[in-house]
Amino acid sequence: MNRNRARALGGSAVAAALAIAIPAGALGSASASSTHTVTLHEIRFHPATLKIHRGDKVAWVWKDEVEHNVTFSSKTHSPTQEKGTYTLRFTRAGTFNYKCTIHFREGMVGKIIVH
Ligand SMILES: [Cu+2]
Repeated sequence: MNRNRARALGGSAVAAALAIAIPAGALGSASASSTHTVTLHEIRFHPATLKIHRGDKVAWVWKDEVEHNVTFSSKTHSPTQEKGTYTLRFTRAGTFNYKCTIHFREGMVGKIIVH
């Protein structure tokens, strides 16, 4: 809203004033966190590799007719389920591999790359 108003007014002085008054995240800049979606479908994660920024969330959405899970480790995993969602927030940079423990041999693996 504020960003649109600044654009509508067309003044860079206005934009600068808003930038001072409002935290960068509130304007939807690159540093704002966002939620990404990974779909579980046909015994695959879509997309299998996802690049995100620190602080972003990933929501896995089940859209298949067989049970799956999202498993990073024995501590970090979703339930095994046929429908539903599972959401994690990534606060550290790194590459995080995960799999469906039922179907990883068939290639149901994925990774989240956090910058
Ligand atoms: Cu599976």
